[in-house]
Amino acid sequence: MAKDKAYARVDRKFAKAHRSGARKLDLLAGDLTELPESLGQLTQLQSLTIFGNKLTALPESLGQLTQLQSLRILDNQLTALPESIGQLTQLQSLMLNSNQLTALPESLTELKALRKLYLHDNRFRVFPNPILGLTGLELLAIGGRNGLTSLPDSIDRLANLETLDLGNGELMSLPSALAGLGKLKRLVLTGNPLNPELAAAYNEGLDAVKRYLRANATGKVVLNEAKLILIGEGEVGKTCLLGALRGDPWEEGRPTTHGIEIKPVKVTAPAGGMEITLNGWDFGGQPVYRPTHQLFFSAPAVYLVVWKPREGPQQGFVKEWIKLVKHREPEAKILVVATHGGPKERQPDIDRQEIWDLFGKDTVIDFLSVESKPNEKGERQDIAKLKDVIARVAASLPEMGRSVPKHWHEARKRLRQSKEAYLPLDRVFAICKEHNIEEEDARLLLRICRRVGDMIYYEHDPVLREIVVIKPDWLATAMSFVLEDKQTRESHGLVEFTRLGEVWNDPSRPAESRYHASLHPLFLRLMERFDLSYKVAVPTEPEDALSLWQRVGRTLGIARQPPAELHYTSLVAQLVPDVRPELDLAREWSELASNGDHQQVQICRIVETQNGRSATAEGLFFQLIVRLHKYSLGRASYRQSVHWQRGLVLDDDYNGRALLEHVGNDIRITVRAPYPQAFLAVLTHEVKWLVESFWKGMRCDVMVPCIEPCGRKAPGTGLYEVQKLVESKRDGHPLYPCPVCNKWQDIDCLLRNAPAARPDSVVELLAEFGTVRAALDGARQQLMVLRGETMGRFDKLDLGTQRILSKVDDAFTGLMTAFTDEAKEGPRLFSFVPVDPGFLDRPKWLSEKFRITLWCERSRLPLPTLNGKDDNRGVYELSLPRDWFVTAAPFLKVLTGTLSLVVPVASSATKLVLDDAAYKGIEKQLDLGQKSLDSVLKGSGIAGDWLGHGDAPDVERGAAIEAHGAVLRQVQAWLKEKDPGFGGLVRVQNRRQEFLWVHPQFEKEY
Ligand SMILES: Nc1nc2c(ncn2[C@@H]2O[C@H](COP(=O)(O)OP(=O)(O)OP(=O)(O)O)[C@@H](O)[C@H]2O)c(=O)[nH]1
Ligand SMILES: [Mg+2]
Repeated sequence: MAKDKAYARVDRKFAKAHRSGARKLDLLAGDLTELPESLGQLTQLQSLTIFGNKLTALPESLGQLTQLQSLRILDNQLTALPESIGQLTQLQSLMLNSNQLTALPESLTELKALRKLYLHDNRFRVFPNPILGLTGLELLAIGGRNGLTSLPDSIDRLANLETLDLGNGELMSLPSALAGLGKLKRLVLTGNPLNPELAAAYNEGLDAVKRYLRANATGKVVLNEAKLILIGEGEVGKTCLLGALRGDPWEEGRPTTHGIEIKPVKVTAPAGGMEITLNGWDFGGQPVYRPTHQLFFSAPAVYLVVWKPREGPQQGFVKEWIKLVKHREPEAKILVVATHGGPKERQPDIDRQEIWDLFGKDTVIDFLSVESKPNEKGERQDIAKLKDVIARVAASLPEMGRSVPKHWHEARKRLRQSKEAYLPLDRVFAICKEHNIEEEDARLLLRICRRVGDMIYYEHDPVLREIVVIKPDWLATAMSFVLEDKQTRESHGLVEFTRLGEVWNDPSRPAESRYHASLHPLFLRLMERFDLSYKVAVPTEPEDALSLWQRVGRTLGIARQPPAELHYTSLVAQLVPDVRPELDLAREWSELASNGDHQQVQICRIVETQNGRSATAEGLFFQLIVRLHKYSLGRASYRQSVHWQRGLVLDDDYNGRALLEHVGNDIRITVRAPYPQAFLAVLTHEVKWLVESFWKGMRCDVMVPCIEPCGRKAPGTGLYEVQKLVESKRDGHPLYPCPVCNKWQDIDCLLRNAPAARPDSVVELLAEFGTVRAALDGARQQLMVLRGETMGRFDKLDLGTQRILSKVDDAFTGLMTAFTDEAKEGPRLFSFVPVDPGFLDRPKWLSEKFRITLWCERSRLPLPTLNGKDDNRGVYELSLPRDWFVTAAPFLKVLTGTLSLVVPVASSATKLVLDDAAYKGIEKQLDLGQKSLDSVLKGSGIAGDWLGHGDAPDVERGAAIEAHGAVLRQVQAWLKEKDPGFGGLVRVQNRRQEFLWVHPQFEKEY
């Protein structure tokens, strides 16, 4: 029998290891179901790995391996551990992930030397108590399939914990005691169904989570609250329905809803009688609002898709509305409600089965028909029944009954009850103070409210930072007036500030729908924040818009006219022309790429996550027009720009020119440049990020088109998914068939169109460091002359140099992307020099003092360069142990190398000019840092395992990033101990919500 053979083979292997006195033994993938007791003879073993077998138990003799320091039995089927494991008192690392353990033996607490314990993907369900006795533990991973729903209150007994990985579990909340883990540096909670407030805090970083938990410790309240979102075509009766649910008196001839109106509804859950407060969000039905309205769809919510039988479900676009919700909130609970259900009215006629087949009964919970208008007796038919169903669905939402910090809840309630639509920040702080919330906590509360969708607050924006919008509907209505404006539509979305003023303060409207002029600059800024518009460059208008805005911002709350000189022109992306501007397009995008440019194409294919079917991401292209406007051809003068509802031409200097087209549901991106990969990667990343972060029910697959030789003589017709090509290549297949013509094509050739699969630019660049650096120095000299220009600054550089510059950008972006997570906790860019350079001659050093300097990620310059030479903020001395330095060297080498590459051109990106002395000074420091690394790496050259190889399996790549990330986090922790303010760097968020650490002078750009 196979098992016996395997067993015998292992038995022999043990005997052999015993004879040779082996310290290390690995048993890799196989069919082993049990281990021979002879294991116990391997008393000299220090490391044992058994990976990918079918072991269900371990022999008691395991306990005899008292020299074991590392035991790894992963990816097996263990259901229990022997008691004897407690005898392994030398054990430092125990890896038991991906087994079927449900409990741990008490004896585990004997493992006093244990530092790392990996238990993820087992079957624990509840936190195993013996772990709490392992007080020396520094790392614990217990997420994944264990499905833990809670952690014990005494988790703080693990006082030495530095990393706690709970990823992909079933946690909704955490015990307050977790905040007491003083050494904790890394907490992983991704993939858990966290309650919205905790999720928001987690997105802010570890400090925020601790703050939130400490607030929880002072008292909690149970929240029975959710949103009730009413959507559907115009005039179907949404507003009347919300009125009926609230019991408001009937109003004949209601006006149409502009934007959104929010009003509360109270319901009682039929079972248990729980009182539930629902915030009813009544959305205006005009199609032009649709892209903006999705912004406000957020859990926890019950959705009502409203339609009118007289016009039919087809006319009411019932299916389209359900899709719109589902694309954004795949877990949404929807009720389909027919209005106008009076006795003389047409009865609802809708194919319920079809809808259930399409969306499932988990999504579309029920179909109802009501009459919102009261009859002579004042009764509204079936409204009570609808309320019951709403209450039942609301009560079943997972977020219902969650607890939040009591003080915070009270402050939030008080803010919401305020009559004002917005409040100055000081006032908000004062209210928080009355509820015993200090300013730092109040800031976090605001950030959480913003993430949860309750309030609107932008802390880094110079115009908006002093104001908190408490009533989002008030703002949505103001925005809707612009979207509805005929004049703006007729001028293809271009609108001057004075016109916006007229729209927002239209005397023909009732007083409550008019907005004072002092608010208009804020509204414009908020429209920009919501990706609805951007300010275009009109050469006659003042250039430094922000400084003017700042002045206006200061007048906040004071009723007075905005300064007369404020006359910007903005572009409302949703209103750009529908027809392609053929002439402009021909001018800026010729039939063929010019000499020396390479052209590459990628398609971002947008599909529903659930079934892979192509789907519409409503308003995606408009968001792209706004989000990518920094690359617009019109960035110096608006008239040069080329865009329409389904197309856009972009330019990024040496990184090339791009054409984006919205073809069907997909986005097709073509880039022409000496090195098109860099810009292509930036653009596909932006589209992919936007789709997958905004529409949780959608996915963006990056595809490449087929090439010559094409069976149909039409290369570009067939599309290949980049991910599949990469996997295929890894499995050793060099060719892949075309999905259209079935001809086999060379994967490497296809992938040349695919930045996602190319090797890391940084590795290539560092391999030829000398040449690259010389080219960059040359470019720097040329750019110094042209530094004032916005466009065309780089045109004079030769193609080879442009190519290198592009690659450098690419390398820098790659580095930042790899460490997106780490940026939550601290800055990512720093350089270092040994305090005593003489140490290089002492090969046996044990610990050495280094001077660490923090850099700004926006300007890509060290802090002292930005603050002035004599300013020592952001410069620290640290003693680094040699062991650590050696482990960290691969990461440090790439970091230092990348910084050396970006420094020459960094200054031109922000138009900051570095004089030669400063530039040389920085280069010298970086070189000295490199030398220290070379001395420990002993010429092994560039970090061989840097992010794994391009073709390496994801796990390996993941492990490499993880190891480098650990180095970075350690440096962040050391620096934070010395200076929690990180030298004055400000943590900001880019438009992708990724954190960056920048010098205060750049804060306003975010
Ligand atoms: N008889 C009857 N009339 C209704 C009912 N619901 C709405 N109406 C009528 O339909 C008109 C439009 O209803 P609204 O509630 O304003 O429609 P809406 O969906 O909010 O429209 P928008 O805000 O423009 O998107 C109202 O003026 C009512 O007279 C109903 O259930 N029965
Ligand atoms: Mg309405």
